Amino acid sequence: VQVQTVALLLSRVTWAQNPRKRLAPPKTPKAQCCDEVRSLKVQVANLTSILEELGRKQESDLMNVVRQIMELDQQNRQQEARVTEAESKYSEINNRVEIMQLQTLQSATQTSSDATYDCASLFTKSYKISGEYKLPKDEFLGTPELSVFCDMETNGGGWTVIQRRKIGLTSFHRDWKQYKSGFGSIRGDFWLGNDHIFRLTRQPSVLRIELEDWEGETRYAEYGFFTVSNELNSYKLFLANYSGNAGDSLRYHNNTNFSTINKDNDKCVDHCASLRKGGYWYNCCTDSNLNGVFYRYGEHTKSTDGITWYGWHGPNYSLKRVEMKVRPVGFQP
Ligand SMILES: [Ca+2]
Repeated sequence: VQVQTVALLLSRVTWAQNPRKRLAPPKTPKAQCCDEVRSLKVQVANLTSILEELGRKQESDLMNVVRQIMELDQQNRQQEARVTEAESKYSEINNRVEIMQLQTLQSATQTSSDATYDCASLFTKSYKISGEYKLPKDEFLGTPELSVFCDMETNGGGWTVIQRRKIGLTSFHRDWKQYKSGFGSIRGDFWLGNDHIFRLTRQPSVLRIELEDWEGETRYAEYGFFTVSNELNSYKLFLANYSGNAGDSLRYHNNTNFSTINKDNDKCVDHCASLRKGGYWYNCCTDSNLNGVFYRYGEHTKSTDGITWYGWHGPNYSLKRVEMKVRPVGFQP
């Protein structure tokens, strides 16, 4: 701006001189002309120095403003970080309190009656061969006879299988009611049913997830604490104490409600059950999707709605085989 202004002023000086030179030869003495020029030059110099001073002042004002903005921005960021930290601490404490409340509730409601309603109790009654069993009708719990598949071998046995994917002909893109009561074939692919999983996990339970990829490699994830709320509480998932070699990809789903194609209970603007084509404890949306679409070898890396476990193969690899199973925390083989 300064340079332009000076140039403009100088050009005016030149322009003012030119007509005199060209059109009418100067009648005034040379000295007068030079005086005018000199006085103009002095004016230009004065203006230039004023402009320079203004420029400097503006620059330092600007610097001050920028510095203040930067300081505010930093303070803002520090405050945001503090809020985030406080929020995460609060959520962690809240989670622990909920787990403790559940554990208290569980030990209070435990009776000899529900102690027989799983594969672990069959195991202690000397049924030690893996396979399909019928759990008797339970008057106390008001539960019907239930077919279950018991894994009596893995890591000491006593596991009630609650989910399996291995054949791929059964769709898992089902509605709330079907996930509530269960579907599929107990020897093939199935979901045991949210009501049954809720009943099984009223006693402190361990969840074990076994995974197999298309190269035949296997991994597992175990949660030392696992429970599912009742239907009124949307079968909300609580879990803790991960161990294993598959990665902790159910942790992201902790503290979330169950969602299906016709019930969006997730923590997302999106409808995760629709996007991921399953029923699951969707957050926003997944770090695992064990009830997703079964894709065969060759097709298994082309979609994000497959049977995924991000901690092992990421979001674009649909696994070949999955089993989810539970047994009581204090189980002794
Ligand atoms: Ca949603």
